[in-house]
Amino acid sequence: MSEEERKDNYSADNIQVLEGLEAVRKRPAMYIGDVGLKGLHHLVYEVVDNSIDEALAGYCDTIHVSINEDNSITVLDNGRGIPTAMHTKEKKSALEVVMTVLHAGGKFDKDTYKVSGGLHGVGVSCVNALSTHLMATVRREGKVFQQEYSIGKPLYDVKVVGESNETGTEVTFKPDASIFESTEYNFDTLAARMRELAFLNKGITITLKDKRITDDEGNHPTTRYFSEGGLREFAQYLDRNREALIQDVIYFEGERERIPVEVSLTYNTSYTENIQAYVNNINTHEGGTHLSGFRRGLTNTLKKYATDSGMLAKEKIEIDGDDFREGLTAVVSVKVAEPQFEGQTKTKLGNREVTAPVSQAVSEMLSAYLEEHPTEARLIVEKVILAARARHAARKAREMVQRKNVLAGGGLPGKLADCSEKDPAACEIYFVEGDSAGGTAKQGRDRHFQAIMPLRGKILNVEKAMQHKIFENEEIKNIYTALGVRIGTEEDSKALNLEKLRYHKIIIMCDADVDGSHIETLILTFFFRYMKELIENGYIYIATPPLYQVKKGAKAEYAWNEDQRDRLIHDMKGAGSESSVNVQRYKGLGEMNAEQLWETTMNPESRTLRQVTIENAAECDQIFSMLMGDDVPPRREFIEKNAKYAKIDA
Ligand code: 0RA
Repeated sequence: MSEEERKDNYSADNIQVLEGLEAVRKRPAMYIGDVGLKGLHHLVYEVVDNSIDEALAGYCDTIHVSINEDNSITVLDNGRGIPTAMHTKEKKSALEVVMTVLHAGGKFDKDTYKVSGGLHGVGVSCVNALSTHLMATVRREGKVFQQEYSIGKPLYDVKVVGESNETGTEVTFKPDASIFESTEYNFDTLAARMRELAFLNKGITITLKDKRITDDEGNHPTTRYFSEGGLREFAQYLDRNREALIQDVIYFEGERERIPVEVSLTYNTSYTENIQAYVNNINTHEGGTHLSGFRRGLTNTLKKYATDSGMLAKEKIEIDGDDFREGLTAVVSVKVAEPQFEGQTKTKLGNREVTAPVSQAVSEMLSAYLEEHPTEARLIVEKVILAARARHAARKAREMVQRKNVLAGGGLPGKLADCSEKDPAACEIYFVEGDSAGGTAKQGRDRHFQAIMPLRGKILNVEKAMQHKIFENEEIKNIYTALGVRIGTEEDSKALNLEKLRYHKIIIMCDADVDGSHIETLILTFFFRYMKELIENGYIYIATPPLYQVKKGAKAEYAWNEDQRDRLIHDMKGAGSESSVNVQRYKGLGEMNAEQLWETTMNPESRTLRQVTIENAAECDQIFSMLMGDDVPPRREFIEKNAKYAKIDA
């Protein structure tokens, strides 16, 4: 059968039937990751992925996504439309089977080459099971077919509701509020994913509309994502706030050993490495065989070029793999028919057959480029040599630091007030802004399981500093010695000896003001660049001290926002006759006494901790480089755009 015949032959029978939907409602997290904001947004990705598959098959070029007024979602594509004919085995319309039978989408049918598909690959039936209402509308064969469902159960048989000379699939679903912690969609989160999908699948137009917002003319904010250049443009986008070392993006697209490979790379003048690796449109944070292939191709080709050019001969130092990746921005995307995902978060590609094709692709495109662009080639090799020199200096500094540590007893930092518990899973450490708040925290804590480490003022901005400066920095040294882990290097932030980590809750506690947020960001930048695994494993948290104390007589309560404050004032006024309610605005941690700090911010029974997660790895890198890097205008723009979140103190 030819490829075309195979596609045409796709009939209702191909849809495999595996299991029922009750399991999804019983254990939603098993199917969509979690029932928080991540899982909620995952529902959209699952539906969009089906349309992307249809586009990759060559039958669809436009996907419209809307967040409706009631936080339901509509996804509309112009593909062939899900088949509606009777499914012979199930004696139901194929549409109904796709919508109500787990794994029926054809993704588990090896005959059907499906490459996109959410991380969990669960299919749209799973979205249906987790929605109070879903409506599927299919336009094909001149007709409009429709079926509605409630928590996955059809409300009626598929029916014809009209005529149309268009084709496509439209799905509207309303996530079940009894399952999800929140059902409020975040436009920026969806936008980042749609933008990413547009780069990863060039030629497809994806629009995102927010119908919850209407302007004076009755329009809703809409963004359109379309990339003609694919990963070439993605790399440019990632580097848009950085200074380019070479103007070109080196690009490859093709198939090697029957594996579709697309790669782009460029160099900027920074010290950071930014490689985003995707498998079937999924960002593989933990890397894997495709990333190894990329690194191998890059290192071998550049090393050969540098050696042949004679530029290395003068250097007495050894160049290693890391040196080739300083200032590198790259995107790797492969499509694998049966991906094996491994690792902590199941985002590490295990398929061994993928390494060689990627490595070949990179070698080919890069050696051709270097031959044709001697000026740029020289710039790159010079940067590599500089990186190698800096790495040697950094290692020396690190060794010095460690030796000094050993001389000083090699113990924990003097400023650390440790806890008595030894089991890391039960231990917490607070990194506290300033010595004075640190002192209060020491008095207020439960010393059994809570350790306190005061940090003096602004820690070093690692985004702008050379590595050896970072290892030498006193506060940063204190941070990683207290944690008990080795510092990673920029190129290998996964080199941590996590089994030595002394606390499984690492809590950043800063003042609730602009300086506090700045310090928070500085610490997070350090963790993101040098200890990413701490974030990926969910160890990093941010404490949330209250903004107000509302007091009447001996009774004091706390508020974290203006609404809470006003409600407290109202309640307290109502409770008595005199107007003696006292409102205090907390500007800093230091304004609370030890007992108040414990009660509001540190007591596990009453505090709120915000866990730090990486929502979208490509965006994240970009935001840190923008917030902490050299280029000022994009930072100003970001701050102005997000200014609604920043409150000016009265
Ligand atoms: C299987 C076969 C055919 C279309 C689709 C799946 C399809 C699924 C989705 C999900 C969202 N949008 C979609 N578009 C198409 C077509 C088979 C044929 O027409 O012969």
